[in-house]
Amino acid sequence: MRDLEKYRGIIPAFYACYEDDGSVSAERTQALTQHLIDKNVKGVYVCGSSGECIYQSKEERKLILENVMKIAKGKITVIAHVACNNTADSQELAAHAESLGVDAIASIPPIYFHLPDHAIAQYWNDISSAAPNTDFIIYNIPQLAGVALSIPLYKEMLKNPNVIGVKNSSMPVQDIQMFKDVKGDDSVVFNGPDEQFISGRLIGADGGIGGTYAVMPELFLAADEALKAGNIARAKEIQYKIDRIIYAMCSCHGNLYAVMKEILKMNGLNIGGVRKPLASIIPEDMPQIEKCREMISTAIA
Ligand code: NAY
Repeated sequence: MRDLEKYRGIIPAFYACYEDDGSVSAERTQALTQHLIDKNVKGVYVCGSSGECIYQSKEERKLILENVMKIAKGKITVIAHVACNNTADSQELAAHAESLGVDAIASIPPIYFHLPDHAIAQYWNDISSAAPNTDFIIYNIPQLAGVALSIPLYKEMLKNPNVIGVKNSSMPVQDIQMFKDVKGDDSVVFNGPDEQFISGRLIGADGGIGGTYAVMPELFLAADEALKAGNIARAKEIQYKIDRIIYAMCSCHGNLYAVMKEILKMNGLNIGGVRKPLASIIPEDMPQIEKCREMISTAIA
């Protein structure tokens, strides 16, 4: 019997951790992993959008996952996003992830060319075949990937016994219900957009994978607890705070990930900056970043 419980909870999308010279940092990767374990998250989602995977080589992605696993293995759930924009490289990362013993691999569809559903299914099944003993999660993020997961394609993918569900980052919250309806509690559907975390959970998401969780895990954990306790008013109050913080963080010149990394640095956890072409923070951002940091600490208190 498959253990799906290990996916039901708060799973931060892991940030790329760099040295000051911009190279991938093994030490800082381990430190961020430990930091998140100490916050009691359910797991981590490694080398996804927030992990800046599209700006990294296969070797760098392997190094990152190896260092996450050194700290996380056996303690929390690890999902490794392995998609590259060609099948062979994605298979190499999938096999590597399985060799390290991750709980699941995940993949976006191929980007740039808009391929038909049968070609996308082939791509995903080829990746899954390189990690035959590992759960597979589809990553649906149409606004960035340029192609949306359709229900017929999802049903086709569920014929692969390794496919356990979807991380859904499309914006209509009802998409979560649509995916959940296909296989109910024998599947896992993750909420993607952090701004609608409680709405996603209420309509059926089993948990969430999110890019802003790592900078404020306490708030997502508290919102999730409030929902489980049936305290909708409390969950909504926390979601409002989360959304105000996200909007404030997005108002800087620097990319959102650059801003969140700066907040972590101010809090004593230096994981470097972001990789070009993502925009780094500029001195003029600092008052706003300081304000965001205060908003987070006030909301947690
Ligand atoms: C990933 O792969 O890193 C994610 O799961 C991140 C999902 C995020 N969406 C995007 C487009 O990055 O969590 C969201 C997002 O950061 C959040 O909603 C803030 O807008």
